[in-house]
Amino acid sequence: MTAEKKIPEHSPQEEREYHTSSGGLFFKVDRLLYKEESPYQKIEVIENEYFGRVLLLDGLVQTTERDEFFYHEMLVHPAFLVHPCPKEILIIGGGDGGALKEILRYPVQSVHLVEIDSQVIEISQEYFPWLSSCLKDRRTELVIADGREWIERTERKFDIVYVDSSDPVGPSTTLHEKDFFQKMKQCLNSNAVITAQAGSLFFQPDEIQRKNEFLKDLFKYVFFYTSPVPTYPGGSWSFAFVSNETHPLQIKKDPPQGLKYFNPDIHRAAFALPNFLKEKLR
Ligand code: AG3
Repeated sequence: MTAEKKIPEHSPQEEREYHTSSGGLFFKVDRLLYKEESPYQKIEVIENEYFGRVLLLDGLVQTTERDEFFYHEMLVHPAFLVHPCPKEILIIGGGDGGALKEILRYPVQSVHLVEIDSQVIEISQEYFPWLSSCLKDRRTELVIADGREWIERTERKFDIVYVDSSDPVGPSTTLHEKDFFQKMKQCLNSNAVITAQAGSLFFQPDEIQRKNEFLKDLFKYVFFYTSPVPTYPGGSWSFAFVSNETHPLQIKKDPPQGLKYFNPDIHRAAFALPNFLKEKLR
C-alpha cells in the first residue's frame, strides 16, 4: 500500500463477507454480474480488479478466478495420490465445477456430481466457464438433487467421495452432520476415501473438533489437513480425510502435470497441524 494511494470510503460498490461481527473481507465491485435468490440461497457474481470473478452464496465467498486453484487442488489431489485405483468418483455439492475439473485430470470412469441448486450450475456455466466446461465431459453424470437424500437412494458405490459444500448454514447444513457420513458408508467401495471441506482453521476449530469426534465413531482413519485459501475466512482452510483402509500418508503415485499449488511435498506438509488444533483432535 503506497502512501499516496487513497483508501476509498466504504461504498455500496463493495461486497463484504463478515468473518466475525466486527470484521471480515471486502471486495470492490467493478461490475455486479449476477444477483438472484434461487429457491435455496442468494447467488451473486461480481467482478473485482484483483481477484477477477467472485462467486458468493448467501454472502459467503465460494470461489474466485484468481485463487480457486488452492482450494480445488487441495480438495481433490490428496485422495487421488493415496487411493490405489480410483475409478468411480462422487462429488456432493461443487456445482461450480472446480473440483470436477481437477478430478477429470485422471483417467477415471465416471464422476457423479450431485448439486442441490441447478442455478449454481447455470451461473457457473455462464460466468466461470473455465471451471464448468468439464460438466460436458462424457464421464460426468450431473444430478440435481439433495446430496443427503441421493446417497440414501443410490445403489452405486464409489472410490472417492468429495464433499464440496458451503458452510454449515443454509442448504449445506446436513452435509456437516454425522447422519450424512453414516449414510455415506453404504455407497463406498473397499479402499474408499471421503474428503470433505471442514471449515476455517482459525474461526471454526470447534466445528473441526465436533466433526472429528463423530467421524472417529464411524471410520478407522480420520485425519485433517489444511491449505491456504486467500479469500476464505482466516486464509487457512481445513479438510477431513476419512477412510477405513487407505492411509493418507502412503503416497502411491505422482500428481498430474500442470498443477499450480499441489505436489507430494505439499501433501505431506498439509497433514501437519498447529498445536491449538492438535489439542482439540486428541
Ligand atoms: N466450498 C467451500 C466454501 C466455504 C467458504 N466459506 C466461506 N466463505 N465462509 C467452495 C465451493 C467451491 N467449489
